[in-house]
Amino acid sequence: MNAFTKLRNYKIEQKIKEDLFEKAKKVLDENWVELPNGLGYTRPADKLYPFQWNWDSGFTAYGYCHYDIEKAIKEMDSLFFGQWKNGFLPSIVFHIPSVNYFTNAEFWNVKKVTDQAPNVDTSGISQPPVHALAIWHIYKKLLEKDYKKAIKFLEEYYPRLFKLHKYYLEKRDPEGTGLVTIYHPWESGFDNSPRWDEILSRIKVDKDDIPPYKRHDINVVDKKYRPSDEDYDKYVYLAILLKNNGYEDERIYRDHPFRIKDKVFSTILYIANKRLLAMSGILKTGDDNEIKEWMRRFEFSFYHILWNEEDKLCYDFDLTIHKQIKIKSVDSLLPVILAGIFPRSKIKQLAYHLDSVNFCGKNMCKVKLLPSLDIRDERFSQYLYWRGPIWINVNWLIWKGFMEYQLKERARDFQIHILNLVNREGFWEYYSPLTGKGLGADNFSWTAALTIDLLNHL
Ligand code: 2M8
Repeated sequence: MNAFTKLRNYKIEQKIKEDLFEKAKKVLDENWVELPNGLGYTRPADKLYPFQWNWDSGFTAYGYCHYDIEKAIKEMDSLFFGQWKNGFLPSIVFHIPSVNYFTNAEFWNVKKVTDQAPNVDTSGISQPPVHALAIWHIYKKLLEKDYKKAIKFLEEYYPRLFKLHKYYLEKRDPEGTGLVTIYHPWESGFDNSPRWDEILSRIKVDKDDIPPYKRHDINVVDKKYRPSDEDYDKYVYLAILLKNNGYEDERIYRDHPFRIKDKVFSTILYIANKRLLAMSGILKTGDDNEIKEWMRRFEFSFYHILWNEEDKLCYDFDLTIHKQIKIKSVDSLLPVILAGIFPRSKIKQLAYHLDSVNFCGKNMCKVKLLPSLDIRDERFSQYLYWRGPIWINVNWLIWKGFMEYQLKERARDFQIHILNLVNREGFWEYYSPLTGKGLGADNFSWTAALTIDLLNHL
Protein backbone atom coordinates (compact mmCIF):
# COMPACT_ATOMS: atom_id res chain seq x y z
CA MET A 1 0.00 0.00 0.00
CA ASN A 2 1.31 3.44 -0.86
CA ALA A 3 0.37 5.08 2.39
CA PHE A 4 1.70 8.50 1.57
CA THR A 5 -0.12 9.04 -1.70
CA LYS A 6 -3.38 7.16 -1.46
CA LEU A 7 -4.72 8.33 1.86
CA ARG A 8 -6.72 11.49 2.17
CA ASN A 9 -7.81 11.04 5.75
CA TYR A 10 -5.78 13.44 7.87
CA LYS A 11 -6.05 11.42 11.07
CA ILE A 12 -4.85 8.20 9.46
CA GLU A 13 -2.06 10.06 7.70
CA GLN A 14 -0.95 11.51 11.02
CA LYS A 15 -0.96 8.07 12.55
CA ILE A 16 1.18 6.61 9.74
CA LYS A 17 3.58 9.53 10.05
CA GLU A 18 3.89 9.10 13.78
CA ASP A 19 4.40 5.36 13.52
CA LEU A 20 7.06 5.74 10.88
CA PHE A 21 8.83 8.37 12.93
CA GLU A 22 8.81 6.10 16.00
CA LYS A 23 10.20 3.20 14.00
CA ALA A 24 12.96 5.36 12.52
CA LYS A 25 13.83 6.76 15.93
CA LYS A 26 14.05 3.23 17.31
CA VAL A 27 16.63 2.33 14.66
CA LEU A 28 18.73 5.33 15.63
CA ASP A 29 18.36 4.61 19.34
CA GLU A 30 19.50 1.04 18.84
CA ASN A 31 22.49 2.07 16.78
CA TRP A 32 23.59 4.75 19.25
CA VAL A 33 26.86 4.13 21.13
CA GLU A 34 27.50 6.20 24.27
CA LEU A 35 31.23 6.59 24.96
CA PRO A 36 32.94 6.84 28.35
CA ASN A 37 34.58 10.17 27.40
CA GLY A 38 31.20 11.87 27.06
CA LEU A 39 31.08 11.53 23.28
CA GLY A 40 28.74 9.25 21.35
CA TYR A 41 27.97 8.21 17.80
CA THR A 42 25.57 6.26 15.63
CA ARG A 43 26.74 3.04 14.02
CA PRO A 44 25.56 2.89 10.39
CA ALA A 45 24.36 -0.67 11.14
CA ASP A 46 25.08 -2.53 14.35
CA LYS A 47 26.74 -5.67 13.04
CA LEU A 48 28.07 -4.71 9.64
CA TYR A 49 29.47 -1.26 10.49
CA PRO A 50 30.28 -0.98 14.22
CA PHE A 51 32.34 2.28 14.12
CA GLN A 52 31.61 5.88 13.27
CA TRP A 53 31.51 6.61 9.55
CA ASN A 54 32.09 10.03 8.10
CA TRP A 55 29.26 10.89 5.69
CA ASP A 56 26.85 8.53 7.49
CA SER A 57 27.22 10.77 10.54
CA GLY A 58 26.46 13.88 8.54
CA PHE A 59 23.22 12.33 7.29
CA THR A 60 22.33 10.98 10.70
CA ALA A 61 22.81 14.35 12.38
CA TYR A 62 20.20 15.68 9.95
CA GLY A 63 17.63 13.32 11.41
CA TYR A 64 18.53 14.07 15.03
CA CYS A 65 18.05 17.80 14.43
CA HIS A 66 14.30 17.24 14.29
CA TYR A 67 13.93 15.78 17.75
CA ASP A 68 17.20 15.70 19.71
CA ILE A 69 19.53 18.54 18.85
CA GLU A 70 22.04 17.61 21.57
CA LYS A 71 22.50 14.21 19.96
CA ALA A 72 23.07 15.86 16.58
CA ILE A 73 25.79 18.01 18.16
CA LYS A 74 27.36 15.03 19.92
CA GLU A 75 27.41 13.09 16.67
CA MET A 76 29.37 15.88 15.02
CA ASP A 77 31.64 16.42 18.06
CA SER A 78 32.58 12.75 17.99
CA LEU A 79 33.28 12.75 14.28
CA PHE A 80 35.41 15.89 14.44
CA PHE A 81 37.27 14.42 17.39
CA GLY A 82 38.83 12.30 14.64
CA GLN A 83 39.83 15.30 12.47
CA TRP A 84 43.53 15.31 11.58
CA LYS A 85 45.83 18.25 12.24
CA ASN A 86 45.91 19.10 8.53
CA GLY A 87 42.10 19.34 8.39
CA PHE A 88 41.50 15.90 6.82
CA LEU A 89 38.41 14.09 8.14
CA PRO A 90 38.73 10.30 8.00
CA SER A 91 36.10 7.90 6.68
CA ILE A 92 36.05 5.92 9.94
CA VAL A 93 36.71 6.90 13.54
CA PHE A 94 37.49 3.85 15.69
CA HIS A 95 36.20 5.12 19.05
CA ILE A 96 36.02 1.59 20.40
CA PRO A 97 38.58 -1.23 20.17
CA SER A 98 38.50 -3.22 16.97
CA VAL A 99 35.65 -5.62 16.75
CA ASN A 100 34.55 -7.60 13.75
CA TYR A 101 35.22 -5.27 10.89
CA PHE A 102 37.90 -5.14 8.29
CA THR A 103 39.57 -2.73 7.66
CA ASN A 104 40.39 -2.03 11.31
CA ALA A 105 42.47 0.47 13.31
CA GLU A 106 45.55 -1.77 13.32
CA PHE A 107 45.44 -2.00 9.56
CA TRP A 108 45.44 1.77 8.99
CA ASN A 109 47.83 2.37 11.89
CA VAL A 110 47.58 6.12 11.41
CA LYS A 111 49.01 7.19 14.76
CA LYS A 112 52.31 5.47 13.97
CA VAL A 113 52.42 6.38 10.30
CA THR A 114 51.71 10.11 10.36
CA ASP A 115 52.22 12.99 12.78
CA GLN A 116 48.98 14.50 11.46
CA ALA A 117 46.83 11.87 13.20
CA PRO A 118 44.48 12.82 16.06
CA ASN A 119 44.21 11.24 19.53
CA VAL A 120 41.92 8.50 18.35
CA ASP A 121 42.40 5.74 15.80
CA THR A 122 41.00 6.45 12.38
CA SER A 123 41.18 5.24 8.80
CA GLY A 124 43.53 6.98 6.37
CA ILE A 125 41.00 7.85 3.67
CA SER A 126 38.10 10.29 3.62
CA GLN A 127 34.46 10.51 2.41
CA PRO A 128 32.19 13.14 0.82
CA PRO A 129 32.00 16.28 2.99
CA VAL A 130 28.32 16.64 3.81
CA HIS A 131 29.16 18.09 7.22
CA ALA A 132 28.73 21.80 6.50
CA LEU A 133 25.15 20.95 5.50
CA ALA A 134 24.57 19.17 8.80
CA ILE A 135 26.27 21.91 10.83
CA TRP A 136 24.19 24.55 9.09
CA HIS A 137 21.03 22.56 9.82
CA ILE A 138 21.98 22.28 13.51
CA TYR A 139 22.75 26.00 13.64
CA LYS A 140 19.35 26.87 12.14
CA LYS A 141 17.58 24.66 14.66
CA LEU A 142 19.51 26.18 17.57
CA LEU A 143 18.67 29.63 16.27
CA GLU A 144 14.95 28.95 16.68
CA LYS A 145 15.47 28.81 20.45
CA ASP A 146 18.72 30.35 21.53
CA TYR A 147 20.64 32.94 19.47
CA LYS A 148 23.76 32.95 21.66
CA LYS A 149 24.07 29.19 21.70
CA ALA A 150 23.63 29.07 17.94
CA ILE A 151 26.42 31.58 17.35
CA LYS A 152 28.69 29.87 19.83
CA PHE A 153 28.12 26.59 18.03
CA LEU A 154 28.94 28.19 14.69
CA GLU A 155 32.07 29.81 16.09
CA GLU A 156 33.22 26.43 17.28
CA TYR A 157 32.55 24.61 14.02
CA TYR A 158 33.43 27.18 11.39
CA PRO A 159 37.24 26.82 11.81
CA ARG A 160 37.02 23.04 11.66
CA LEU A 161 34.96 23.13 8.49
CA PHE A 162 37.14 25.80 6.92
CA LYS A 163 40.23 23.71 7.60
CA LEU A 164 38.54 20.64 6.13
CA HIS A 165 37.46 22.40 2.94
CA LYS A 166 40.86 24.04 2.58
CA TYR A 167 42.50 20.63 2.87
CA TYR A 168 40.41 19.32 -0.03
CA LEU A 169 40.91 22.38 -2.18
CA GLU A 170 44.66 22.58 -1.66
CA LYS A 171 46.05 19.14 -0.89
CA ARG A 172 43.51 17.26 -3.02
CA ASP A 173 43.49 19.82 -5.79
CA PRO A 174 47.00 21.02 -6.56
CA GLU A 175 45.73 21.68 -10.12
CA GLY A 176 43.40 24.39 -8.79
CA THR A 177 40.29 23.02 -10.55
CA GLY A 178 37.93 23.28 -7.59
CA LEU A 179 37.48 19.49 -7.95
CA VAL A 180 38.62 16.97 -5.35
CA THR A 181 40.93 14.07 -6.19
CA ILE A 182 40.07 10.81 -4.48
CA TYR A 183 42.68 8.08 -3.94
CA HIS A 184 40.46 5.11 -3.20
CA PRO A 185 37.00 3.88 -4.32
CA TRP A 186 35.86 3.99 -0.67
CA GLU A 187 36.51 7.72 -0.55
CA SER A 188 33.69 8.24 -3.04
CA GLY A 189 31.18 6.50 -0.76
CA PHE A 190 30.03 4.63 -3.92
CA ASP A 191 32.47 1.82 -3.16
CA ASN A 192 32.05 -0.75 -5.93
CA SER A 193 30.39 1.46 -8.51
CA PRO A 194 31.22 0.57 -12.14
CA ARG A 195 32.66 4.10 -12.28
CA TRP A 196 35.84 2.55 -10.88
CA ASP A 197 35.93 -0.64 -12.98
CA GLU A 198 38.20 0.60 -15.73
CA ILE A 199 40.83 2.18 -13.53
CA LEU A 200 40.79 -0.82 -11.18
CA SER A 201 41.20 -3.19 -14.14
CA ARG A 202 44.54 -1.51 -14.86
CA ILE A 203 45.75 -2.17 -11.31
CA LYS A 204 47.25 -5.62 -10.94
CA VAL A 205 47.62 -7.01 -7.45
CA ASP A 206 49.96 -9.82 -6.58
CA LYS A 207 49.07 -11.73 -3.41
CA ASP A 208 52.53 -10.79 -2.06
CA ASP A 209 51.65 -7.10 -2.35
CA ILE A 210 49.03 -7.30 0.40
CA PRO A 211 49.00 -8.69 3.92
CA PRO A 212 46.75 -11.64 4.70
CA TYR A 213 43.37 -10.35 5.85
CA LYS A 214 39.93 -11.66 6.70
CA ARG A 215 36.70 -10.08 5.52
CA HIS A 216 33.91 -9.85 8.10
CA ASP A 217 31.25 -8.23 5.95
CA ILE A 218 30.36 -11.51 4.25
CA ASN A 219 29.67 -13.17 7.59
CA VAL A 220 27.01 -10.59 8.27
CA VAL A 221 25.46 -9.99 4.85
CA ASP A 222 24.91 -12.38 1.94
CA LYS A 223 28.01 -12.40 -0.24
CA LYS A 224 25.95 -11.72 -3.34
CA TYR A 225 25.12 -8.25 -2.01
CA ARG A 226 28.75 -7.29 -1.39
CA PRO A 227 31.85 -6.43 -3.47
CA SER A 228 33.89 -9.38 -4.76
CA ASP A 229 37.10 -10.74 -3.18
CA GLU A 230 39.03 -9.46 -6.18
CA ASP A 231 37.65 -5.95 -5.52
CA TYR A 232 38.64 -6.28 -1.88
CA ASP A 233 42.23 -7.20 -2.73
CA LYS A 234 42.43 -4.00 -4.74
CA TYR A 235 40.88 -1.92 -1.96
CA VAL A 236 43.45 -3.32 0.46
CA TYR A 237 46.29 -2.81 -2.00
CA LEU A 238 45.40 0.85 -2.60
CA ALA A 239 45.15 1.46 1.14
CA ILE A 240 48.59 -0.11 1.64
CA LEU A 241 50.05 2.22 -0.99
CA LEU A 242 48.60 5.21 0.86
CA LYS A 243 50.02 3.98 4.12
CA ASN A 244 53.43 3.31 2.56
CA ASN A 245 53.41 6.91 1.41
CA GLY A 246 52.85 8.03 5.00
CA TYR A 247 49.37 9.36 4.06
CA GLU A 248 51.22 12.36 2.61
CA ASP A 249 49.40 13.97 -0.27
CA GLU A 250 52.52 15.25 -2.01
CA ARG A 251 54.00 11.75 -2.17
CA ILE A 252 50.70 10.08 -3.05
CA TYR A 253 50.10 12.52 -5.86
CA ARG A 254 53.30 11.54 -7.65
CA ASP A 255 52.26 8.13 -8.91
CA HIS A 256 49.30 6.71 -7.03
CA PRO A 257 47.41 4.51 -9.53
CA PHE A 258 43.95 5.65 -8.38
CA ARG A 259 43.53 9.41 -8.79
CA ILE A 260 40.09 10.56 -9.85
CA LYS A 261 38.38 13.93 -9.85
CA ASP A 262 35.17 12.73 -8.26
CA LYS A 263 32.13 14.65 -9.51
CA VAL A 264 29.81 13.80 -6.59
CA PHE A 265 32.39 14.45 -3.90
CA SER A 266 33.29 17.76 -5.55
CA THR A 267 29.67 18.79 -5.97
CA ILE A 268 28.93 18.05 -2.34
CA LEU A 269 31.95 20.14 -1.39
CA TYR A 270 30.65 22.95 -3.62
CA ILE A 271 27.24 23.05 -1.94
CA ALA A 272 28.97 22.69 1.43
CA ASN A 273 30.99 25.77 0.45
CA LYS A 274 27.75 27.66 -0.12
CA ARG A 275 26.92 26.99 3.54
CA LEU A 276 30.47 27.80 4.63
CA LEU A 277 30.20 31.14 2.86
CA ALA A 278 26.97 31.91 4.68
CA MET A 279 28.65 31.03 7.99
CA SER A 280 31.63 33.18 7.16
CA GLY A 281 29.28 36.09 6.44
CA ILE A 282 27.53 35.68 9.80
CA LEU A 283 30.77 35.43 11.73
CA LYS A 284 32.53 38.08 9.62
CA THR A 285 35.63 35.95 9.27
CA GLY A 286 37.11 37.74 6.27
CA ASP A 287 37.39 34.42 4.39
CA ASP A 288 34.64 35.20 1.88
CA ASN A 289 36.92 35.84 -1.06
CA GLU A 290 38.83 32.63 -0.61
CA ILE A 291 35.64 30.57 -0.40
CA LYS A 292 34.18 32.37 -3.41
CA GLU A 293 37.33 31.60 -5.37
CA TRP A 294 36.99 27.87 -4.55
CA MET A 295 33.42 28.03 -5.77
CA ARG A 296 34.33 29.86 -8.99
CA ARG A 297 36.89 27.18 -9.80
CA PHE A 298 34.27 24.47 -9.42
CA GLU A 299 31.77 26.36 -11.59
CA PHE A 300 34.38 26.63 -14.37
CA SER A 301 35.40 22.97 -14.11
CA PHE A 302 31.81 21.82 -13.93
CA TYR A 303 31.43 22.90 -17.58
CA HIS A 304 34.97 22.21 -18.73
CA ILE A 305 35.89 18.96 -16.99
CA LEU A 306 32.77 17.22 -15.68
CA TRP A 307 29.99 18.13 -18.10
CA ASN A 308 29.46 16.07 -21.25
CA GLU A 309 27.39 18.03 -23.73
CA GLU A 310 26.67 15.07 -25.96
CA ASP A 311 25.21 12.90 -23.18
CA LYS A 312 23.93 15.86 -21.14
CA LEU A 313 25.36 14.29 -18.01
CA CYS A 314 28.38 14.77 -15.74
CA TYR A 315 31.30 12.35 -15.59
CA ASP A 316 34.24 11.74 -13.26
CA PHE A 317 37.67 12.53 -14.62
CA ASP A 318 40.47 9.95 -14.47
CA LEU A 319 43.70 11.86 -13.80
CA THR A 320 45.87 8.85 -14.57
CA ILE A 321 44.83 8.78 -18.25
CA HIS A 322 43.26 12.24 -18.54
CA LYS A 323 39.85 11.02 -19.63
CA GLN A 324 36.24 11.29 -18.53
CA ILE A 325 34.76 8.06 -17.16
CA LYS A 326 31.57 7.70 -19.13
CA ILE A 327 29.17 5.67 -17.02
CA LYS A 328 25.49 6.56 -16.99
CA SER A 329 24.30 6.33 -13.46
CA VAL A 330 22.52 8.27 -10.79
CA ASP A 331 25.77 9.98 -9.95
CA SER A 332 26.04 11.43 -13.47
CA LEU A 333 22.77 13.21 -12.85
CA LEU A 334 23.24 14.11 -9.22
CA PRO A 335 25.76 16.95 -9.72
CA VAL A 336 23.51 18.52 -12.34
CA ILE A 337 20.54 18.71 -9.99
CA LEU A 338 22.46 19.34 -6.77
CA ALA A 339 25.01 21.98 -7.75
CA GLY A 340 22.37 24.53 -8.79
CA ILE A 341 24.67 25.90 -11.52
CA PHE A 342 22.32 25.51 -14.48
CA PRO A 343 19.30 27.81 -14.71
CA ARG A 344 15.96 26.36 -13.64
CA SER A 345 14.68 26.14 -17.22
CA LYS A 346 17.64 23.95 -18.23
CA ILE A 347 17.13 21.69 -15.23
CA LYS A 348 13.51 21.24 -16.23
CA GLN A 349 14.68 20.12 -19.68
CA LEU A 350 17.37 17.82 -18.31
CA ALA A 351 14.93 16.12 -16.02
CA TYR A 352 13.96 14.03 -19.08
CA HIS A 353 16.66 11.62 -17.90
CA LEU A 354 14.48 10.82 -14.92
CA ASP A 355 11.69 9.66 -17.18
CA SER A 356 13.96 7.55 -19.37
CA VAL A 357 14.00 3.78 -19.23
CA ASN A 358 17.66 3.83 -18.15
CA PHE A 359 16.76 5.59 -14.93
CA CYS A 360 13.68 3.48 -14.16
CA GLY A 361 11.21 5.73 -15.94
CA LYS A 362 8.24 4.44 -18.00
CA ASN A 363 7.21 2.02 -15.24
CA MET A 364 10.28 -0.13 -15.82
CA CYS A 365 10.84 -0.63 -12.11
CA LYS A 366 8.64 -1.34 -9.16
CA VAL A 367 10.05 1.64 -7.30
CA LYS A 368 10.14 5.07 -8.85
CA LEU A 369 13.44 6.14 -7.37
CA LEU A 370 16.81 6.37 -9.02
CA PRO A 371 18.84 3.15 -9.17
CA SER A 372 22.60 3.44 -8.73
CA LEU A 373 23.22 2.29 -12.32
CA ASP A 374 21.44 2.52 -15.66
CA ILE A 375 19.21 -0.58 -15.59
CA ARG A 376 20.12 -1.26 -19.23
CA ASP A 377 23.84 -1.33 -18.49
CA GLU A 378 25.16 -4.89 -18.74
CA ARG A 379 26.83 -4.46 -15.34
CA PHE A 380 23.53 -3.60 -13.66
CA SER A 381 22.63 -5.83 -10.73
CA GLN A 382 19.56 -5.27 -8.59
CA TYR A 383 21.45 -6.76 -5.62
CA LEU A 384 24.98 -5.61 -5.77
CA TYR A 385 25.54 -2.62 -3.51
CA TRP A 386 26.48 0.41 -5.63
CA ARG A 387 25.96 -1.40 -8.95
CA GLY A 388 22.21 -1.02 -9.28
CA PRO A 389 20.29 -0.83 -6.00
CA ILE A 390 18.45 2.26 -4.81
CA TRP A 391 20.18 4.23 -2.06
CA ILE A 392 18.15 6.56 0.12
CA ASN A 393 20.91 9.12 0.74
CA VAL A 394 21.40 9.64 -2.99
CA ASN A 395 17.69 10.02 -3.71
CA TRP A 396 17.43 12.36 -0.73
CA LEU A 397 20.19 14.53 -2.25
CA ILE A 398 18.25 14.64 -5.52
CA TRP A 399 15.14 15.64 -3.55
CA LYS A 400 17.19 18.41 -1.93
CA GLY A 401 18.43 19.61 -5.30
CA PHE A 402 14.89 19.85 -6.67
CA MET A 403 13.77 21.65 -3.52
CA GLU A 404 16.53 24.26 -4.02
CA TYR A 405 15.34 24.74 -7.59
CA GLN A 406 11.79 25.09 -6.32
CA LEU A 407 10.74 22.27 -8.63
CA LYS A 408 8.25 21.17 -6.08
CA GLU A 409 6.45 18.44 -7.98
CA ARG A 410 9.66 16.68 -8.88
CA ALA A 411 10.87 17.03 -5.29
CA ARG A 412 7.62 15.71 -3.90
CA ASP A 413 7.78 12.63 -6.13
CA PHE A 414 11.11 11.70 -4.55
CA GLN A 415 9.91 12.46 -1.06
CA ILE A 416 6.75 10.37 -1.39
CA HIS A 417 8.43 7.44 -3.12
CA ILE A 418 11.14 7.27 -0.46
CA LEU A 419 8.58 7.40 2.34
CA ASN A 420 6.42 4.74 0.75
CA LEU A 421 9.38 2.48 0.19
CA VAL A 422 10.67 2.62 3.77
CA ASN A 423 7.17 2.43 5.19
CA ARG A 424 6.57 -0.77 3.26
CA GLU A 425 9.98 -2.43 3.49
CA GLY A 426 11.69 -1.04 6.57
CA PHE A 427 15.00 0.80 6.95
CA TRP A 428 17.44 -1.07 4.77
CA GLU A 429 20.88 -0.14 3.56
CA TYR A 430 19.63 -0.30 -0.05
CA TYR A 431 16.76 -1.67 -2.10
CA SER A 432 16.22 -3.54 -5.34
CA PRO A 433 14.74 -1.16 -7.94
CA LEU A 434 13.03 -4.08 -9.64
CA THR A 435 11.20 -5.53 -6.67
CA GLY A 436 11.58 -2.92 -3.92
CA LYS A 437 13.01 -5.58 -1.59
CA GLY A 438 15.32 -4.26 1.15
CA LEU A 439 18.92 -5.51 0.89
CA GLY A 440 22.27 -5.34 2.69
CA ALA A 441 22.09 -4.38 6.36
CA ASP A 442 18.74 -3.96 8.09
CA ASN A 443 18.07 -1.09 10.52
CA PHE A 444 20.38 1.20 8.63
CA SER A 445 20.94 4.57 10.26
CA TRP A 446 21.03 7.05 7.38
CA THR A 447 17.88 5.51 5.89
CA ALA A 448 16.11 6.09 9.22
CA ALA A 449 17.54 9.58 9.77
CA LEU A 450 16.71 10.86 6.30
CA THR A 451 13.21 9.41 6.61
CA ILE A 452 12.77 11.59 9.68
CA ASP A 453 13.98 14.60 7.72
CA LEU A 454 11.53 13.87 4.89
CA LEU A 455 8.64 13.33 7.29
CA ASN A 456 9.35 16.79 8.64
CA HIS A 457 8.94 18.29 5.22
CA LEU A 458 5.54 16.72 4.46
C1 2M8 B 1 30.12 1.33 2.72
O1 2M8 B 1 31.53 1.43 2.78
C2 2M8 B 1 32.31 0.65 3.71
C3 2M8 B 1 33.75 1.09 3.57
O2 2M8 B 1 33.88 2.44 3.94
C4 2M8 B 1 32.21 -0.83 3.50
O3 2M8 B 1 31.70 -1.28 2.45
O4 2M8 B 1 32.65 -1.58 4.37
C5 2M8 B 1 29.62 2.39 1.71
O5 2M8 B 1 28.29 2.19 1.36
C6 2M8 B 1 29.84 3.79 2.28
O6 2M8 B 1 29.27 4.77 1.45
C7 2M8 B 1 29.23 3.91 3.69
O7 2M8 B 1 29.59 5.15 4.23
C8 2M8 B 1 29.73 2.78 4.60
C9 2M8 B 1 29.02 2.77 5.95
O8 2M8 B 1 27.63 2.83 5.77
O9 2M8 B 1 29.52 1.51 3.98
